[in-house]
Amino acid sequence: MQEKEIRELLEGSRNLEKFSIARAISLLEREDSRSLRNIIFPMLQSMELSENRAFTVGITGTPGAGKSSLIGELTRIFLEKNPKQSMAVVAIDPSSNISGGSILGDRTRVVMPRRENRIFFRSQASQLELGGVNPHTYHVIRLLRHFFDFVLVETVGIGQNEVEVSLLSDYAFLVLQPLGGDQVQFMKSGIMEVPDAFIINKMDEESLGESSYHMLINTLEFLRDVLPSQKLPPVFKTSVTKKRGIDDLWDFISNQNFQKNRNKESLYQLEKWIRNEYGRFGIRIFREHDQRLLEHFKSYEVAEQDFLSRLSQYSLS
Ligand SMILES: Nc1nc2c(ncn2[C@@H]2O[C@H](COP(=O)(O)OP(=O)(O)O)[C@@H](O)[C@H]2O)c(=O)[nH]1
Ligand SMILES: [Mg+2]
Repeated sequence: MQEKEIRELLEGSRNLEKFSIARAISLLEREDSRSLRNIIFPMLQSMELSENRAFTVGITGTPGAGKSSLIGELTRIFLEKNPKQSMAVVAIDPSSNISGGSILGDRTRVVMPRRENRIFFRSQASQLELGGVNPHTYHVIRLLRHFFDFVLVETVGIGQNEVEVSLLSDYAFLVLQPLGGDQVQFMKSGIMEVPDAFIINKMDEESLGESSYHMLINTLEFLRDVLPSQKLPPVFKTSVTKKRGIDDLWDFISNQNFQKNRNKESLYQLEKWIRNEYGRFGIRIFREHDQRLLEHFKSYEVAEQDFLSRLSQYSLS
């Protein structure tokens, strides 16, 4: 593929043309995507597009908690309230592991206005890990951040995947349903400090919802001392069916304006890729220099190249 064509795709993506964005994404999903990535990301920079444009929101929780339904409602409110802004939604679904297909369930539920360029919806099959973020997905999210004001990432939280999504987002929500086993599970698992905020959805089941809410608040109170900021995270109560609480949730999201350290995020994703590809040997080589990489971080691609050339020196000697 020629640089000229890639530039055209990126120009089209900048204008939020869905076809161009989809094509650009597919370049990042190819097996041989590295060489393309080495063209795409520097080119974005030269076009003065920055990854720091988007506020990235992670939405995680067990299957059935209502994440996709909530996102559908949030996008509707967003289109109404933020006429000058744009949003991309990336849904990562593990069901693809079973069906080999993609995330049809979500796609049919989250019905996007087709002609509306301010919204872009993408589902990513997660190939390697259940609900986890695979390397391609990471680069897709990076790409989308250059074009959109908001990037919402839906992942299925089972066990440790909450950690994953919170590393990838500027702000991470955990969605719970009233007294679902997930809440108990979550309280036991000791990763309570991970999400930045909670959403208890299906509050139309009122009494269950309220007891669930109080249980959560009590647990958080109890854990306050170990929470990083010693401040209780916000807890939102929503019902998609009754359309309650979601306006407030959107107002909260759209008023946040900060970014987590993306260099750390990049190095984390790079390390994960190295572990998958080269195992402990690769990690050892990577770690010899990881402090230097963080201090002199330029981009994922530069750090990756740095690692690969050190790796080839080892293989030769
Ligand atoms: N009663 C009720 N059902 C809901 C609510 N939100 C979602 N659901 C239903 O819960 C099921 C799972 O929703 P979905 O959005 O696919 O959950 P996800 O797996 O977390 O993405 C669907 O049948 C939804 O219609 C809600 O606020 N109240
Ligand atoms: Mg879903």
